[in-house]
Amino acid sequence: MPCVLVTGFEAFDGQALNPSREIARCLDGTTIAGHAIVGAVLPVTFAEAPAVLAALVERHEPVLVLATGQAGGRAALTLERVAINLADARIADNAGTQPVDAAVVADAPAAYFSDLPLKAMREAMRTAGAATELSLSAGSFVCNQVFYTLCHLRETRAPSLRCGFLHLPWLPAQVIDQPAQPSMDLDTMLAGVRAALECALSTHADLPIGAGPTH
Ligand code: PCA
Repeated sequence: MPCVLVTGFEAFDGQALNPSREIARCLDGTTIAGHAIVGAVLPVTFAEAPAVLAALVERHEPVLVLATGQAGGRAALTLERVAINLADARIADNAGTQPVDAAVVADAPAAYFSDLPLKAMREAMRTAGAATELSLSAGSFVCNQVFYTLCHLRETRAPSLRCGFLHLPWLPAQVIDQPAQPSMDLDTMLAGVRAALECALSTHADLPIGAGPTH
């Protein structure tokens, strides 16, 4: 069976949970649209995450990688369109590292686009009951670094690899002390991610609909 790799991240910034870790754990060992899902959890460290990701890609030879991470404060699942060649951290990673204005990969392009059919995926995810938006920024922390690393692997070593990044809201348990903040329950996120993968695996040309913001 061809393989799909779904990555999540360990908890970071002093928190106990990360929804993306739960997503990767729940999907590991399942089958979606005739593909074996390998779920793996990445460290939230600038120094280690790219190598752990590259080793997973080399070992499992996935046809598609969907990396996921937490974006606390966002209300919807967000499909990232752009990975940028910038590591600029507002907080320290789990190893205490806090790069400022560094490149993810030296002498590489400023940005890469996801090559997944993101607009079709957004529709499929909404139909599955999960609020979903497109996003033009995955930030400049470890999630963006992993997304850029994936796209760079695709461009330089694995041209048939399809890849994308999905940011997830907080889980309800993470906002107990801040009830005004948005959250989404794990089952809804899982339904959205499954729908995203089913769509991506069966769709190659994206929907011809405009979705870019005016500002
Ligand atoms: N979110 C962080 C890193 C790990 C995670 O889950 C980010 O958005 O960069």
